[in-house]
Amino acid sequence: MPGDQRQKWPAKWIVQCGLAAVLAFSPLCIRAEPAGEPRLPGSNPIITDAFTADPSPLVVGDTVYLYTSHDIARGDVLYAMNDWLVYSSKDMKVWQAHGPVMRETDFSWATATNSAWAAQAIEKDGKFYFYAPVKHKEPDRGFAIGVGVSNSPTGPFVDARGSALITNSMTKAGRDYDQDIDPTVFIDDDGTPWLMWGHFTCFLAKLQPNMTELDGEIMTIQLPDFTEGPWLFKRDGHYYLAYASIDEVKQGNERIAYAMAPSVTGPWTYKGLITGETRNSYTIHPGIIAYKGQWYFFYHDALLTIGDLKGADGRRAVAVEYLHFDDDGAIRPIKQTDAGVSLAIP
Ligand code: FUB
Repeated sequence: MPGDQRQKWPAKWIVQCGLAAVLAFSPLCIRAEPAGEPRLPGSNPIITDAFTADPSPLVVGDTVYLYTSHDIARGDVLYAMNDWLVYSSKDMKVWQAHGPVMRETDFSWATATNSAWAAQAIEKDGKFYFYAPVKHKEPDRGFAIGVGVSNSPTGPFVDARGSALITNSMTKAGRDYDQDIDPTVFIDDDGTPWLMWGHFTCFLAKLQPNMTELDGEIMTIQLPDFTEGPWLFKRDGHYYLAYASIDEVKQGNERIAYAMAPSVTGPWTYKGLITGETRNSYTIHPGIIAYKGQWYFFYHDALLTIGDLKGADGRRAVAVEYLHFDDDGAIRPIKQTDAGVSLAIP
């Protein structure tokens, strides 16, 4: 159909600007490094063919799939996104673009208002489920969360329900119509799937085994300075919840904080910041995975320039750093770098 961006981009389009020779002569990508210096594979930002944000990595076999929001704002416009992109890598350094996996208008109940915000995909029983926030049509106005399904991690995903999984009218706690955003999905070792999401209020709900319906009530989780962007994962029996956080007193830009718990439902103990404010962007958003024995922290900043479009709050760029734990399970603070994972693991 005309304008259907779900059609695949050229399958062999290698986008990682770690290809120094390509980048050195590219008129489109401007690097963070001083002109003339070679750009090493794995340098930040890792995605340079489009403005991307809200990284959501997923390991499938020997491949990392990286789902992102897709910033298309011009000028000073904020957060204009109408589809989600996916990239893949087998070494965390060279990334291949697979094009859009879904558009906001693939949810027939959603508005076409550039509201394709932070999403996350997960695999269950050979299928891939994509949890995505979009603005709902009247009368249940405001952000809602839909579920896409596909037989492939690169999509295309189709609406699995024909209706939103979470709507504004289902979440009475919290502040207003924009709180049902930023879903993170997690399957516990006993097979129980969980969905967490929220903006200033952190919501948690169990999913049914079919991944497309809630199983029980929506709960709220209390966390210091919770703003948005929750990311759930588990390591060595500890549950971790990373999230974007604004200091209630100082305000400022978002940082990434985290909490730990003995179960998904808590009690959650605040552990401090993983990383501080990011460069040139009010927002920052976490995505954390283990891959081939190493942990990685994905986020976005806004240092990329493409053509005549400079990085800005509405034009962000996904980046990645190594992540390390202390013996007691605490996450070591992360410094945001240009080198990213281009250098050996420290
Ligand atoms: O990308 C739009 C919004 O900005 C996301 O939903 C938030 O997490 C923040 O990154």
